[in-house]
Amino acid sequence: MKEQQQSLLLSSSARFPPPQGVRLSYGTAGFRADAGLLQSTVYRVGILAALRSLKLDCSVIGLMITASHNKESDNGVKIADPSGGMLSQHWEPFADALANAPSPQHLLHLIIEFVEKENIPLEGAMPAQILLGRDTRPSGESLLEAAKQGISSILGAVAIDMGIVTTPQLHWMVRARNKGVKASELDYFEQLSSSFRCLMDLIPSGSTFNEVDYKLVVDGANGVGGEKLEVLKKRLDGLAIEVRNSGKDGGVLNEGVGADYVQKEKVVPRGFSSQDIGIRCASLDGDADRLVYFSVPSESSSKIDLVDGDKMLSLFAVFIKEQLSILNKEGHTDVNSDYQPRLGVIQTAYANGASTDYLRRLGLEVLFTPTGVKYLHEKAAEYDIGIYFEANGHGTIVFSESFLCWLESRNYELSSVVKGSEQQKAALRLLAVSKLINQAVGDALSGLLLVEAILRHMGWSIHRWTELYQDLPSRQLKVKVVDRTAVVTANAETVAVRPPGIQEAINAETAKYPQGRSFIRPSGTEDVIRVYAEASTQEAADSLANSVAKLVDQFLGFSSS
Ligand code: G16
Repeated sequence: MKEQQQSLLLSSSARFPPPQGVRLSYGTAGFRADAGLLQSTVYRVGILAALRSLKLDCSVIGLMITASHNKESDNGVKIADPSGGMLSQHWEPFADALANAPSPQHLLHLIIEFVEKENIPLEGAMPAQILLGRDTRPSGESLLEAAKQGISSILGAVAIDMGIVTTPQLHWMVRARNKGVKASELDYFEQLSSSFRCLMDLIPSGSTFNEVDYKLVVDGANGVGGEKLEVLKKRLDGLAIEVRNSGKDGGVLNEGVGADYVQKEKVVPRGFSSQDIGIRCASLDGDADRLVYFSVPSESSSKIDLVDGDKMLSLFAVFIKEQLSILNKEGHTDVNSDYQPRLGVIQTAYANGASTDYLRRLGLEVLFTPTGVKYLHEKAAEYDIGIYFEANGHGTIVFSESFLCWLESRNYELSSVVKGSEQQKAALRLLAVSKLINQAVGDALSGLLLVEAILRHMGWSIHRWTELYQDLPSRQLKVKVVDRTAVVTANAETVAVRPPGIQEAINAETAKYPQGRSFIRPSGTEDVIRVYAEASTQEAADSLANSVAKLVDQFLGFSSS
């Protein structure tokens, strides 16, 4: 490494000393902590982003400053790879080492070593390029500045600031830029609204929708998603969207609002009441990468009927399966094809058992991975059409390039035989879905438009959708422990292999409940152990979750040490 580069790194990193006594780790979704601890981490992730770009032939890399569903005083930072997906897991140990290097000299040493090991061309002809974005957290502005300083400590690297955007918008822009496609925020809105329009134009003439079902009320979590939805909705005809908790009325980000709150607590978010009974409602999370739907069933309680990520996955799977079977029907036209696209669905241990049964009854291949879209996305990409969703509402659909090429040519062939046939419409619908859905990462805004279009297509109310299957009652809890890394899991997080004895104790509790299932895992975004339980009744699920939480406390809690 040239001397000029070395002294630049030493002098600039000296302005960002790491916090004392804190060890950070690149978790489920990047680094997350109290915002006051993150200046040095974000600065160092700026360096990492520039190196990643140089390593990958100066492709555009994304750097997003967000802590998504966490409380407002937290913040975080994560990297998007050139595909728009999460940072390659292969680089995560380097990210950890960088964040925790105690001094500028240690940092420089690590970088020199890594650059050599990975063969990163520091003095190439092209500059590293990094797209930056942040959510609405007040700490975002100064952290973004730290990221810029990190980027500019690699000679020649260029930072392009996209301002306040949703996390999925930034991932979408990274993916689009690397494909050589226009990638501004306007382009994003244009692609979503035009593909949505296309799906609406292809709705079968017999589909009917009741008056009340036209309205959709969206909880924006007092974050960036509500703000962007207000812009997007102006471009959409035929959708009556009302946005609440858009952050304009002084509400606090994620406090009593948002997809994480709604999904975990199963109660109405702030700003919603019994006046919304019967109306289709949706909730975004703090950076709009998660989406859940709900309805308010009665005046007498604050409980909601939740439509979670599992049900969104099921809705998408039913629709896609239907289009594939129309497309492959013989006899409609002279055009037939032997190509059988592989459709797979991916879930995590949090998926409600009833959803997995339902999907298998549909004849679908269901696979499981650990929590975190980085794992689900990777599995889904092994299929021609991979649909993945976490129960918390984080998910999307990915299409293989070969399937999309086949679809394009099939559409062309079909249009030359009988234009406007049912088969051609099915091909056009699938093509529109591939453009509407954000194939880089889970995206609440694009997911919402796809749900809305499919409900119209089917002529389904939210109640009809809810009735696809009956969820098994479940409960989620979190437990503070001395050291969450003491829990180590296996088999897609369904088994705790450490600390010794805890899984046997969980099994013994679970066996007491009909249809009981429970697991624990360390959170990757908060300093807690998460507990999940499901059983045949709500009382049983609550009781099982409480018993398992007590076990966690006995084995790992503050009184155990
Ligand atoms: C992030 C990830 C999600 C994951 C969630 C779980 O969500 O992007 O894929 O499901 O964390 O977090 P934990 O490990 O704490 O249970 P988000 O919306 O906070 O970015």
